[in-house]
Amino acid sequence: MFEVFSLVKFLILQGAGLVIALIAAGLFVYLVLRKLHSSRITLFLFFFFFGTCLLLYVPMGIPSSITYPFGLKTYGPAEGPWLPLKNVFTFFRHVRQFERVADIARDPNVTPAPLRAEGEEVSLHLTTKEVLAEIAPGVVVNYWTFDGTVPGPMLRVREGDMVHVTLSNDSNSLHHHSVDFHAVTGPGGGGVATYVAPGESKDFRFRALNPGLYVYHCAAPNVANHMAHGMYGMILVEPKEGLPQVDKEFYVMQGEVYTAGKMGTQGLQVIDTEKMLSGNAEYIIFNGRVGGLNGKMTAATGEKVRIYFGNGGVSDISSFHVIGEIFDTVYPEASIGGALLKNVQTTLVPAGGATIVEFGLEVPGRYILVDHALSRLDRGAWGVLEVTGTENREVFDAAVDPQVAATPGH
Ligand SMILES: [Cu+2]
Repeated sequence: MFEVFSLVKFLILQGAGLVIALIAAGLFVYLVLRKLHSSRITLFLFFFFFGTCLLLYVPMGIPSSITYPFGLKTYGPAEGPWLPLKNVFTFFRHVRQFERVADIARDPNVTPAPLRAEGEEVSLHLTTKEVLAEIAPGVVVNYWTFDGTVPGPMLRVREGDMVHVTLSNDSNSLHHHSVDFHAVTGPGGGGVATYVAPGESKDFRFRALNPGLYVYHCAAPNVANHMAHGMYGMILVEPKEGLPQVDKEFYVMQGEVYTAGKMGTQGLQVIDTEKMLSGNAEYIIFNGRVGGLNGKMTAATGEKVRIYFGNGGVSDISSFHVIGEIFDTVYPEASIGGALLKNVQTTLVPAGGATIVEFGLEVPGRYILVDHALSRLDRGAWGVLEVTGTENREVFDAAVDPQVAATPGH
């Protein structure tokens, strides 16, 4: 009985808007027709209108784009990701106060300096900010971020450091936020200790016991929803002896964005949490947006590069690959101190995980970073590393048709 009632309630709520719209449209058509035609033709056209509506409704039902998840019941440890209608109104009331960020993508070149003097207590400060930015030209998303970019800044400490973390939540935020570091040994990874209301700051300290490259992310409920809005970044805990010297380091993170509008739909996009629960991302992107890395990553032949690559998810596992290169060294799952892998083509990066890859550059040209689940390229999961230098025919000897090379995708 209760199930029947909830179903009826659901149908009434979903159907009421559509029924009211239909009646209003019907009346409007009826009135217009009556002004212009005899009552017989009016009645005929009126029923013709309703017939057409029914004919369309029976096979297609209510268009999914106008349904709204009023009562999405989920079974996580905290509240579900469904969007209360009042939040939608709050968002639109405050839409003018959000900062508009010109480029949401974190610069992949920005990696902090490697090592400092020994035995320091390191202070880190992050600010959670809700902003508006383009995910693709003309497509705007309300990102929730650390420090205004996706991913948040790359942080770097050393094994054994005492790390003092302060998290401030911008006063313009509409939500509580927090930060859970996978580098932390302790309940919640700092997520509970840093649960901050808009305008508040909180701090905690942790000892960086284990070297490695670790994801950090917001852990405010609903966690998946906060991460799908862009709330992730990485912290490198360098081993005591440091990492081997390389010429260039890059910082890249993959993530998914579940917009209500289909990929390419212009204008401000709402996040569709039902798509998120089903894992049907509209955009799968490197550094926050389509083309987030492009024109930013350059190196030269003879150089050795290292990429810190993480996966903010929330659901997809990444098959990280660089087209035309072989990873000389992989730190599998970003583990430091364990066995290294040599000569790897594609490496797995779990959701909420990372990898470190190193490779030397022998041949100049364009090298495309991808998730080798290649249909994801069309959703945005690619970026270009431009390598300059002189040709090296000992390694790669090919006559390249410049016309083909200039075609997009090559
Ligand atoms: Cu958050």
